[in-house]
Amino acid sequence: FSIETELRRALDSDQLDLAYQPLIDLRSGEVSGFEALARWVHPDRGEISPNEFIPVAEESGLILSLGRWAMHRAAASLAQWDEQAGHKLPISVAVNLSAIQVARDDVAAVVDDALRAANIGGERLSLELTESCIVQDPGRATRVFDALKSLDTTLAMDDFGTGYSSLAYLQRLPIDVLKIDRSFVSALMVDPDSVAIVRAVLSLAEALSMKTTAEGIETRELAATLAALGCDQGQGFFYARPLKADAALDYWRSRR
Ligand code: G
Ligand code: G
Ligand code: MN
Ligand code: NA
Repeated sequence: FSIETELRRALDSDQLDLAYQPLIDLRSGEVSGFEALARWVHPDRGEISPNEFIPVAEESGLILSLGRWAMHRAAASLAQWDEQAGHKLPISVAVNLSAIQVARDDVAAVVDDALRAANIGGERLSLELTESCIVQDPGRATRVFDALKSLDTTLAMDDFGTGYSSLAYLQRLPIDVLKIDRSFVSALMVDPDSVAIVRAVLSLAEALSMKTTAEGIETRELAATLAALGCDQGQGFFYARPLKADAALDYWRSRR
């Protein structure tokens, strides 16, 4: 069977799951949220990377149902963590949105449905968008971003600095967070150019009243350097790999 057929089946038969990678507040060291990352364990082929199946989902249109599933599942996990902890946790959950989803004006309705179904407030949901969402149709992107903001969600630009869009969109669109791409972060200790780029992104964000997240923090040294540079949040294997939902709640507790 083609991977597309298999993916369609996986969506129907519970082979897909979400893993949750902690986002750390670099000042307090506490968990401020978790990024939900799709995982597929195929019964015969074993684990298939999202780098392989997300593009297939995008080409086939399956990303619309996969995206809806991920939104509902992530919101439900947050509600479940609250329930297991016995109170509303001071954390949010971040979900990746494909440009294909943004190209459909109903993505805000999908998000609204998921928030209502799990009974969580939009301020506890962060949406990770890439520059590819903007370049194809900036007018549509403006409408969709505004609709998502009207639900009180946080909007983060994922992989910031690697896309093809102009910086002008940062003024026009209601973006709250710049997520500095892993390629700049991982080169930080060895490459002066990467230091310059990270510093520039941090000051750009500050000037525009946006928050910053550094992805791909793999060492203590990188964590300390980014905190010293004034980056707000960190994510990476130094803190934790993407975790199962239960382990994510345990991790949150362990950092209090
Ligand atoms: O978790 P990992 O590093 O394997 O993810 C690889 C890529 O797949 C990342 O770019 C990530 O943003 C993307 N990805 C993971 N889960 C989802 C998802 O639910 N929706 C979308 N659109 N992309 C995802
Ligand atoms: O594109 P996006 O930022 O959504 O991708 C997230 C991906 O980055 C996930 O697949 C996740 O597993 C991966 N990732 C997260 N932290 C690290 C890290 O410290 N090092 C590396 N190499 N990958 C990471
Ligand atoms: Mn992401
Ligand atoms: Na990224």
